[in-house]
Amino acid sequence: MGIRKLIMTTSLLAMAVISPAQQPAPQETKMDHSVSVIPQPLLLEYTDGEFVVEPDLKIFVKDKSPVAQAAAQLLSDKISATTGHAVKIEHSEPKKEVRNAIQLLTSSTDAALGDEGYTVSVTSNGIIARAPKPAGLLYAAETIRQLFPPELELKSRTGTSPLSIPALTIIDKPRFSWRGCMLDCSRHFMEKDFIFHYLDILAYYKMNVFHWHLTDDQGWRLEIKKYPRLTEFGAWRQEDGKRYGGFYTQEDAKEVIAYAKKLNIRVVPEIEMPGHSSAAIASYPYLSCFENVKEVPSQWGIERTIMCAGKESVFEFEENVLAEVAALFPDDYVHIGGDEAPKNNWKECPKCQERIKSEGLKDENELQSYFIKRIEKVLAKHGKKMIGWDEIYEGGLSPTAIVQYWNHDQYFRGAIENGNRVITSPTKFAYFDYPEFPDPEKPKWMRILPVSTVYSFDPIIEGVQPWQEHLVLGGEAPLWTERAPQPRVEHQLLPRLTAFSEVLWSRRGPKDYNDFLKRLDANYLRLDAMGIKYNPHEKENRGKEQPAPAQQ
Ligand code: TNX
Repeated sequence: MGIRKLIMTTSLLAMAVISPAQQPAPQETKMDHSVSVIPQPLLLEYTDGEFVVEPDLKIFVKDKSPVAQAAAQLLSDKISATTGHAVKIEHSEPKKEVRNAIQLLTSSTDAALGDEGYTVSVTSNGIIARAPKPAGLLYAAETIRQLFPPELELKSRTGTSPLSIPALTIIDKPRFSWRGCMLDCSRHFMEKDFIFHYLDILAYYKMNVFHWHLTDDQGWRLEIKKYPRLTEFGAWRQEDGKRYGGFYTQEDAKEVIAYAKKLNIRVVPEIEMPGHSSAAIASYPYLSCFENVKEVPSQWGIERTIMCAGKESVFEFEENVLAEVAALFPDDYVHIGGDEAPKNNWKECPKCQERIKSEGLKDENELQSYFIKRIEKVLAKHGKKMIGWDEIYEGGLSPTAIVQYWNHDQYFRGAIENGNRVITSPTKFAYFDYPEFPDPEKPKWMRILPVSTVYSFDPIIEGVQPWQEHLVLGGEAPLWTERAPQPRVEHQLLPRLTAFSEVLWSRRGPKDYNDFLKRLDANYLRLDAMGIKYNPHEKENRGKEQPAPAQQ
C-alpha cells in the first residue's frame, strides 16, 4: 500500500470507529465506474485506476479457520466459473508485494473493526482485505463479490470481457450483532440442499443468524432419538389425500450447522412449547391435558390443544428433547417458542389447576410463566440461553430470558424496562410471509409489507432510551411458510431481505431510500444472474407502495 493510501485508510478507520451518531454520510465520489453494495458499507472511497483480473490470479489466505478458508473458496469458485481459469488458493501470506492477487489477511488489522468488520483496498495491483477475525474476511469476500460485475454470479462463463473493479477503499463493520432470518420448516418441509442455498443468500447479505423453526402444529422436523414417533408419525400429515412431510436426521442437522458455521451463521433451533405443539401431541397424546389430538393437523391457525402444564411427564419429555437439542446445536441460544398458547384446556384440566394451587400461582398466565421458567432452567443446565416469542412476558418474565418481539408492543416495552435483552421482529416491518403488494391469494388479516416499509424500520424503536439500546441485540425477519412452500420462499425473502440487511448492518442515521433503490437495481442484476426468483413487484410498481406505518 502506498503512503498516500495508508494515510487515507488510517484516517478513514479513525472515522469508522467514532460513534455512529457522529459519523458523516458515506462518501461515494464517482470516478469512471461506480459500485453498488448492499448492505451499504460504512465508508467507501474511490481512488485512481482499476483492478483487472488476469488469468493467473491467485488468492492468498493464511488463516486456517473454516470461515477464512470458505471466504477464499467462495471467491475462487465464482471467479473461476466466470473467467474459465481456475483460481489457485495459496495458504500463506505473500513474501513480497504481488500483482494480480487477492489477499485475505487477519494480520496487522485494527481491532476496532470488531468481530465482523473488515477493510478492502482495491488497486491496480490487486485486492487486499484485512479483518481482525475470520468473519470479517468472509464479509470482505461477500463485498468483493458485489464489487465485480453481475456476470460473476453466473454459474458458467458466458462473456469474454475481463472482470474488473474500480480502485477503492472500503471500511466496514455492522451496527447490530444479531442479524437474523427465521425459516419455518414445519408448515412446509424444506430440503437440506435448499437450506444450504438459503444460508448462502443470508451470508450474501451479511446476515449471521439462521433461526430454524423446526416444530409446530403441522409437523415435527427434527429426529429425536428418544422419541422416534416424533418423526415417524409427527413429521407427516395428510394433504390432498397423500402423506406429506419430511424431517431432518441429526446428521442432516450437523451438516446444516457445519455449512452455516463456514458462513459465520449461528443456527438457533426453535422447539415450540407449550403451544403450537400438535405434531408432538399427536405422536405422544399423553403430552396434552385430555389426549384428544391424534392426527397431525393439516389446517392453519392457532390450535386449542397445547402441552399440559400439570403433568410431570411433559417436563420429562421436554427435558429429554432439549438434552438432545442442546447436544446437537453448538450455539449458545435455543428458542422455545412460547407464542399463541390458548389456555382453554389448562382452565379445565385438574392437573393444571392442581399445579396452579401447589405452586401458589394466580392464574393460567402465571402457569405459562412457571412452564417457561422451568424450561429456562433446563436449558441453563446445558449452558444454553433461552429465547421466546414476546408472549413469554405474560405471567412474569425471568430476568435472563431473551424476548423476540413480534406483536405485543407492551411486552417489548415491558421487557426493555425490565432489562431483558430483545430481538426485534415486529409484524409491521419484518414479517416476510406477508405480501409485498395487495395479493388476493393472501388472507385479509395480513398487512401489506413493501420493501420501502422494511427499509424504514429501526430496531431502536421510538421510546427506547439511550441507556437501554444495548438491550436490543438486533432483528430478525420471520418467514412463516403456511403459504410459502419451498418454491415460493425466494419470492417472499427477496427483495425485502436487501432492505432488512441494510437496516441491521448499515450505520444509523438518516437513510436515503433513493440511493438504496439505485443499489437495489444493480442488485437485481446479480439476483437474475444467480437465477433467484425474487418478487418482481417492487421493480414493476415502484412508487406505488403504501406509506410505512409508525414504529409503534
Ligand atoms: C403468528 S409469530 C405465529 C405463527 C404464524 C404467523 C403467521 C408467531 C410467534 N406465531 O405461528 O405462522 O403468525 O404470520
